[in-house]
Amino acid sequence: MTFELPKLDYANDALAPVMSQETLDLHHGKHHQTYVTNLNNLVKDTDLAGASLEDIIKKTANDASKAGIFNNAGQHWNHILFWKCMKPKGGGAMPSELEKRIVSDFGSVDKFKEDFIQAGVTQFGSGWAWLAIDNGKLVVTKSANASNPLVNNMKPILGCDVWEHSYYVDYRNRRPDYLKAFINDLVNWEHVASLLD
Ligand code: MN3
Repeated sequence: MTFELPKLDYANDALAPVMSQETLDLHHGKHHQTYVTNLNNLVKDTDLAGASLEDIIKKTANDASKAGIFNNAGQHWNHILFWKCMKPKGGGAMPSELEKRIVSDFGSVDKFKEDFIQAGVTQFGSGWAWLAIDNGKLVVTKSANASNPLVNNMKPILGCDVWEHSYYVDYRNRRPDYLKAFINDLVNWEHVASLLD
């Protein structure tokens, strides 16, 4: 299987000013494209050629000799979810089914948002903050570099990229401000709800 850069569901300038066109041009057009190109080159003519993206991630997660494949496959998967989890004029009220699950597992929507922002702020160096389903329960977690909750048998339903390339153009070093803007003004809650089991 040849992997391809997915088209965005919105124009590159449509998330501004929360996330600028410059950030999306670089992040989607350059960074994500590079992961896709590298992944295709790395799996070509190997026993992983033709495997699904999820299978590649799970099969290479604990194999240091396949770190290059894991990193590019993980980043491809993570960014596909990331782009889908945002929309112009996002944030706001979430579908009631999702809100009920969040209140049940975190106590309140505000507590969930606080935990999610905290996960992103405290991820040392590059990585991701996640909302994932772990054995039927919603949990907030974080991961370094290209990893994600799939490798721990969880199902991620919301991911926020906290690599510097995701926020440095718009927020400089202010990662907490980026995370607050993401959760309050960018998230496509309908898409997150659609991933509930
Ligand atoms: Mn990124």
